[in-house]
Amino acid sequence: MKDYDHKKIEKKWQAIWEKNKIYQAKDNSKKPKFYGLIEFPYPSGDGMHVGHIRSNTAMDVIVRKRRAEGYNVIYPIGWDAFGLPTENYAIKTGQQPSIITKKNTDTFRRQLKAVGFSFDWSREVNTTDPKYYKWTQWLFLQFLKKGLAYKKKMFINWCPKDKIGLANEEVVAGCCERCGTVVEKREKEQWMLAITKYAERLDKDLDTVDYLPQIKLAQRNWIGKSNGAEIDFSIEKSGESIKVFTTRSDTVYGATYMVLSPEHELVLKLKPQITNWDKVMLYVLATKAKNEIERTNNDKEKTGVELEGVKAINPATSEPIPVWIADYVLAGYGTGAIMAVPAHDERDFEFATKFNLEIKLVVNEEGKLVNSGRFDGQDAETAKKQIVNFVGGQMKTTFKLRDWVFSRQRYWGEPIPVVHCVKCRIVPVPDKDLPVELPKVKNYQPTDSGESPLANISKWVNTKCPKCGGKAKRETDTMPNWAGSSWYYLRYTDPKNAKAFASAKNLKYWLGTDPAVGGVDWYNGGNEHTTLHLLYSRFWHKFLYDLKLVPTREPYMKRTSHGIILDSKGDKMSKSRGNVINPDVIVSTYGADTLRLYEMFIGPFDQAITWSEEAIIGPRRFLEKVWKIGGKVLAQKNFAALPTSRLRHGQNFSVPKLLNKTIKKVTEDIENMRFNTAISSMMILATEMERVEYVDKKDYKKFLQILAPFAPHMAEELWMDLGEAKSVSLARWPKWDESLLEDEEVKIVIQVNGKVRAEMMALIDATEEDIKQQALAHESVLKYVGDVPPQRVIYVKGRLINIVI
Ligand code: ANZ
Ligand code: ZN
Repeated sequence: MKDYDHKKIEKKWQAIWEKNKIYQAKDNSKKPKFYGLIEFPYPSGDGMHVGHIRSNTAMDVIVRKRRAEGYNVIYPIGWDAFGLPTENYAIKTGQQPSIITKKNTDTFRRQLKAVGFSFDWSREVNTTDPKYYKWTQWLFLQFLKKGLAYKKKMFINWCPKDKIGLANEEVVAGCCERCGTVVEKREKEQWMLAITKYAERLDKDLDTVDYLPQIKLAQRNWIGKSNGAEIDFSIEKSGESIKVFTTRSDTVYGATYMVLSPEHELVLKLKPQITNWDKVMLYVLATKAKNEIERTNNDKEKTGVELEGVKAINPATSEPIPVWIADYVLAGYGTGAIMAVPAHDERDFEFATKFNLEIKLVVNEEGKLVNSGRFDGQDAETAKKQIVNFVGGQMKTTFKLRDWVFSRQRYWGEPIPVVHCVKCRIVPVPDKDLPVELPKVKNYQPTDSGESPLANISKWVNTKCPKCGGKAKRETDTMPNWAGSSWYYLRYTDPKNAKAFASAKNLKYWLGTDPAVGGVDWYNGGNEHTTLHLLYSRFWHKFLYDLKLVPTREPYMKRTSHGIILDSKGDKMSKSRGNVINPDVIVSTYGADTLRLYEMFIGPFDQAITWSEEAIIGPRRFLEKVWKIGGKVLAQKNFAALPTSRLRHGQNFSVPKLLNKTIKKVTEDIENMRFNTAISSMMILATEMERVEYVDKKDYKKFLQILAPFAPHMAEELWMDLGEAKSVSLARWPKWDESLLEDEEVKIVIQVNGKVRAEMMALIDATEEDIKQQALAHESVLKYVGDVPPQRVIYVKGRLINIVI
């Protein structure tokens, strides 16, 4: 038997697979389709890390199994390549982002290929390719034409030293991540996408998809649907009133004061009435410096200022109550104002206790209303609606979800394809002029005014209005990273289409024709993307469904997520910590198959796991064992011709039985992403195959088939050694026999001339001949029988054997 030389066989098969295009998906084939998707990577300068490998391998195992089950599989890959790290690197080094991106994607591609993933490389997409972002721009214009893209003044994070607008993730503890300067808020016009128009459907349609429960919950929490009511409280001695949003209208009688968010427009309107204006103004200014997380942190002591001279009227009791401003009430939620019910709301209770405000109980322990006038004694929950009617309010549903800030003042993103004309105002760039390509610039530093570097290129900025032909200026904002990833799974179905983002025909084939259940069949990705990316792409998809441009209501039928890989000390891997494991080293030392197995074996797939270099040796030894068994099988090609007398003690029957069980286990475990237990069952099988004298070729082949999704190179090599002509990944997935899973062994009594002489355990499905051989070989039987062939043998199936001599 030749040595297991992973370097040789892995390179060899990767080249053959590529040449024979065995992983290429066929558009519109008659076979049933399976669309397996992983989140396409951001090609960072660090190269790929072992975390990418884990999620890619998991889906690779699943799609390899699907191919063997007869599906036409699409398993595509591409690059989500716009974004800050590349741009910041460009600023630092002066290199063009497109050149940096090219270098990084080349590295990633090489690394992915070295691990043997069965991607369809002919469908590779890159979000920074003008042929791709032409369609990202086109899709944006559809939002604009339907009124779902609009401009709005917003506060952005501004670093006064770097003179740059910062994304939220670049602000760490209120400071610029890069230079540490305290970040300011600056008002700027931004492009927005009206995702809130889809809030209701984004929430409701979660009922129709198969996402892990925690993913659905994360989506629901982010959307934050809340059923309640809006109620007006009038303000004494003014024509104004305060509108509040409450989920507890049953407690209106217990509202003993009110709170406005410090930004609330009424604060300024009530100035003439307010007698402590200086104090109020100071508090408003202090609030501005805080972010939402600081404001709503429950551990923080509550602060606030009363608007002295102002009283509101509780519409249930008609009593005057004080009005405060406090930062625990947020401007952006509900109406930006609350009725405070300290007896039944914890935050209000804390506040009232600190500032000595009245606390009035209105719901007793049995859930009945008290101190609530005509509603006394009623069930609180059922009285909600009646109380709303009584105080002249309205039932109302609100959402935590906000519209999506869709512009960045950066270079490395898709230019927003509109021009500004003095006469016609905002004019979309006509389809025939798309894409609006990013011009090459010399300096990627943003401008002093906070505009994107594009604003400095007057040749590019100054243009003609497509409508009136007059002087116009291009929009210099670019799109956020989330744009290209909101629809990439659609492009994969038809990646080279120059006339549409994808043809209706291909979309129907790959997503399905039933709007209620179609979409990508299985999407696996990181936990960090179960809110924003997932929600954004569901929003785009629903919008396109409304325009009849995609055939299904949801983009993904099934969504799972993986745990991250931590270093051996339990820390997150990052370049700055210097603890990133480079997969290239593992591939070269132990092989891609070992790396793949290790990453699947290391622990439950959905949980965070710690990397251990020493533990890699386990999967490697397992593969070496499998290799050696191959030698054994090859050496005795004709198992069936072996004399039965050499099949001692039933040991050769243990393998088919165990194999049958293992096929079932691996088949089911893959479906449930229990890759680690699938692998351990194959390890047990390999140990048994190693122990017995003979392994039947057909059994060994089945073993190779179930191993192939995990260790495709070795499985292919051994498969072909056995004389196969077609790839192991195209052979039909083995089935198991349910009846063989039952009790394996029975106790059989051995008699010699009618006298009980021994007992033995035998496989339940052993033939009479097997049982006879096994009984005759039994130690205590040999004493009586010796070498003389018996006259007669009587076998009572599953119970008794009588040897007559
Ligand atoms: C009175 C009340 C009594 C409330 C009670 C709760 C408990 P969810 O479920 O998250 O939607 N609220 C409303 N707008 C707010 C804002 N802008 N900032 C901070 N809090 C706000 O929460 C709705 C509840 O949160 C509302 O119901 C309101 O307090 C508060 F025993 O009204 B409630
Ligand atoms: Zn014009």
